[in-house]
Formats: sequence, C-alpha cells, structure tokens
Amino acid sequence: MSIQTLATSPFADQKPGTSGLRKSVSIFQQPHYLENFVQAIFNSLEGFQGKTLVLGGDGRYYNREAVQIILKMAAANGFGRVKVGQGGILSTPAASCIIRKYGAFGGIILSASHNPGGPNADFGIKYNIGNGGPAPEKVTDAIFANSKTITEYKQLAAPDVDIDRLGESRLGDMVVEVIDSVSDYQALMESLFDFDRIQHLLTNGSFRMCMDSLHAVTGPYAHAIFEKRLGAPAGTVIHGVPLEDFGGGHPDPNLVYAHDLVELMFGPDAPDFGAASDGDGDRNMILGQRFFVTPSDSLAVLAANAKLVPGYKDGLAGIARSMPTSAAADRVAARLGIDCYETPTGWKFFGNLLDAGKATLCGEESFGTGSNHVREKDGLWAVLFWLNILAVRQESVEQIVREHWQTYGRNFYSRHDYEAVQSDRAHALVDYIHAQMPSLKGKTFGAYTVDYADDFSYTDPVDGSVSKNQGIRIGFTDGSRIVFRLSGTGTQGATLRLYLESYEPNIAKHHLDPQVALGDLIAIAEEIAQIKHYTGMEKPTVIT
Ligand code: G16
Repeated sequence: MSIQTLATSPFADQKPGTSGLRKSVSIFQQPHYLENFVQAIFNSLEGFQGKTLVLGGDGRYYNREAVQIILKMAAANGFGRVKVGQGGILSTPAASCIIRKYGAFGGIILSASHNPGGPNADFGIKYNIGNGGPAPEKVTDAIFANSKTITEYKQLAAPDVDIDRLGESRLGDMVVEVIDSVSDYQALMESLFDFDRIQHLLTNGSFRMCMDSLHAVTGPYAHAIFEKRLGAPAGTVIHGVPLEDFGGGHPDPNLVYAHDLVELMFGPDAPDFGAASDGDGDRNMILGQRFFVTPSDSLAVLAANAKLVPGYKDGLAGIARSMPTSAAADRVAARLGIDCYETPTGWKFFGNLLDAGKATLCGEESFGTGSNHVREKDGLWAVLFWLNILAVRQESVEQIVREHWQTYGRNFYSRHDYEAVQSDRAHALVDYIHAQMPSLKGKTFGAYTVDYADDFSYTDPVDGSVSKNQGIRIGFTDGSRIVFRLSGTGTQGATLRLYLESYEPNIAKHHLDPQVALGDLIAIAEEIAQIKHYTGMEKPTVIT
C-alpha cells in the first residue's frame, strides 16, 4: 500500500455554509471534488499525526463511497486511527458523543441534514473539532481558504475497507475500527434520563407514542432505545429503516414534511406523544395529541422542567438560543435567575458557551435542541427529555405547554420559508430592506411602532470573536419582532426565512392560531420587504 500524491486544481465553491459543505450529489461526484475538500480540512488542522478521527454519516446516497475515500485519505495524511460507524452510519449527535468520549482529535460527518437524498438530491460533509462540536468560523474560514489554493491531495492506494463488520483492521499504518453506531450514544442517554420511569410510562398500557424516523439515521437508534431497551411496542418507530434516498421523502421533522406522523397525531385515534427526527438525527419535532409544540416553546418547557430529569437535577448554568428563536426561553431564564444568550443561527455558536460552562441547554427555532452532554443538537435526546417530563408529571403534552403559557405568557411564533428563490432576487430583497433601515426607527405600521432595526452582530463572550450580518431584525415597542434571513443550508437558489414573534400575556388569547395572532406582523413584513414581488411567490413554501 503506497501513499499517492495526486495533482488537483481548486473548486471555487467550497465555502462551508451554516453547517458544513452541502451540494448536490452530482457536484460531489465530480473528479477530485470531495478529495479537495477533505484535503483542505486536513491542511487547515495541526497536530493530528497519530491521533484518532471519528467518521460516519446519515447513510444517504454516496455515504459509503465517501467513507472509503476519506479512510484512504486519513491514512495517507497520518491519522493513527479512524473510528467509523458500522456501515458508515453515525448520527450527528452520536458522532459528537464518540469524539468526546474517546478524546478523538475530531470527526468528519457526512450529511446534508434535512435536505433530501439520492442521486439527484444532496450530499454534505462537515468537520467537528475535539470538543465534539461543529468547527467554529475560524476553522471553516481556514478550510475555505485552503480549498481555494489546493494543488494536490494524498491518498493511500489500497482496496476498500469492510465497514460492515465490527472490529479492527489496518490501512497502511492507520487502524480502522468499525464501531457499533448506537451503543455509546445509548449509554450516554441512560446516564442522563430516568429510563426506569420512562419504561414504566411506555409499558403501562395507557400511554402510546409514535416516533417517525423518516427513513433516516435515527431508525436504528430509535429501535434500540425505545423498543428494545424501553419496551415500547414494536411499531412505535415508523419509517425506521434508513434508506439512501429517505424513501423519496424530505427528512425534515416539521408539520409539512413529517406528514404521516402529523396525520396520525391530528387524527381520531392519535397517540399521546409523537416525535420525528431529521436526516442526521440532530433535529426534533414534538407533538402531543392534536397539538404541536414549537421548537422555541419546547426549549422553554425543557428548561422550566429540567430539575425533573436526573441529568439536570442540579439546575442549569444558563440557556442559549439562536437570535431568530423566540424569547420564550428568556422568560424561563429570568425566573430561574440564570443568563440567557442570544447567538447567530448555527449550532457552532453554542460551542464556546457550553465549553465555558455558561450554558447548559441550547435551542433553535429550526427544530434543534440540545445540552452540554454533546456539542451538537440532539433529536432523540429531546424526545427522551420530553418523555422523562411526561413520566414524572403524568400530564399530557398540551396540558404541560398550556400551563407553561399561563405561568410565563405565550410567545406566538412562526417561520415562513420561501424556498428556491432566484439568488439575485433574494439579495435584492435584502438590499431593499437595508435601504430602509436608517429611517425605520420610530415609524408606525398600524398599532406597531418600530423600536429598532439592525443587522444582528454577535460578539462571542468567551473568545471575543465578532460575527456580523447575521439577520435583519425589526423590533417593535411592544416587544414583537420580525426577522429576515437568507438560509445558509439550501442548495437551490436562495431560501428566504421570515421569522415572526409577538408576546401575549393574556390567557384568554392563548388559544389563537399563531397565523391569526401574527397576522398584523405578517402584513407589515410584506409591506417592508415586498416579499411577493421579490420572490415571485404568492405564499411561503413552508410555514412552521
Ligand atoms: C443547521 C444548523 C442550525 C441551523 C439550521 C438552519 O441545521 O446546524 O444551527 O439553525 O441549519 O440554518 P439556515 O437557517 O441557515 O438554513 P442542520 O440540522 O441543517 O444541520
């Protein structure tokens, strides 16, 4: 087996987005495309010789080929060991758990998350650092810089490794260790939650749950944890076999794409609890019987009830949420007397806060919730957290959320996505709002007066790094907000996200449909941004 150095030339489009590099499979299949990016990752790291790399992905189309390429490149570049998930499978939170548990140098996760998979859909790759979390901006910037100047990459000339059989083999001087994809992650979950109590809930005959894995990576994890370990009846997990194209579906746990689960949970014979996770297992959607819990509310409810859960019984150091996420969690933090941090969109921004012990729970409106147990958001962790709370409180999901609103008031919240907008038109819309910003403060729209209008900028309280242009915020004097952002994870044109939030302390109005409660703000957003004109769309593609 010899190390080969192959000549290559740069691709101009390898700038990592909100979470790694995501492109269509056909782009990744171009000669040298994946290799260039992997070598750019290695070139921007120092001191990994002889160290361990964790490798796995969500099992989507091209996962297995990419694993083989990366194994041979890791061997040629001098890693000492690669721990690879069996069959190339590791959920994103499991990869984070394994990096931390075994003190690995870092990890490569192959996923385009909630984007569809298959030969005509998307693939992705991201690098996670030794704390188990997504590479921070200084690392992703270095990777991008390297990708623009790369001239060669290294790979070992060797046959493919058998990644389906557990155990160790050698690739040149490097050990390849094929590990069980589930067991380390399951052990971590057992250390945090009251499995006995959850088991009792799931087997006492009066409680039913449905977990929709959307034919994505959480299937094996959910089968092992909910059905095998916790005793839920077979069939509790639906769409539990990971498929390379996710069965043709869109593995995004929201009210639109998790339609089978939504139909069941809003139907006549609905189970008590429903949940779904995404392509790589880091997102979650929580449903009660005919009841949807917004991710922003979910974070707030988990924080308010954290002491009921063994892993968090000593209380929380702080809470962090992304800027567009509603301020429901801020109200809980205020009552608990702990700090609440507002970060830009992207889980990577939570890493420093978690490492510094400033935050224990983190959450995002984009169906992401997690804690300091790993450095990624974690879909099944959130499901287990909810189950633990339900097992202790013996109330329904709806009762728990309604009681929460009674205590803290309700933050009405919604996100409107306009997908696959022509890029130049999306940027023109942003420019159009920017042009108005200096004159917006003090302006009135019906009953609403603009309090501030800015482009969100974040200074990391731990390392002082500054991230600018993280979304346009228009705040009103009553605390309501409109936020505009262009997504950093789409692969087709641009996706405009419009986030809307208002606060309602009056219990008599808590039953309102959020689209009704937010109706004035939706109209104001249209007036300020001329969304229909710029996107050419009459209505959003997805409303959550
Ligand atoms: C990624 C990031 C999240 C972010 C989400 C949406 O999630 O990890 O932090 O909230 O994308 O980002 P955007 O609004 O830029 O599309 P995932 O689950 O796709 O890895």
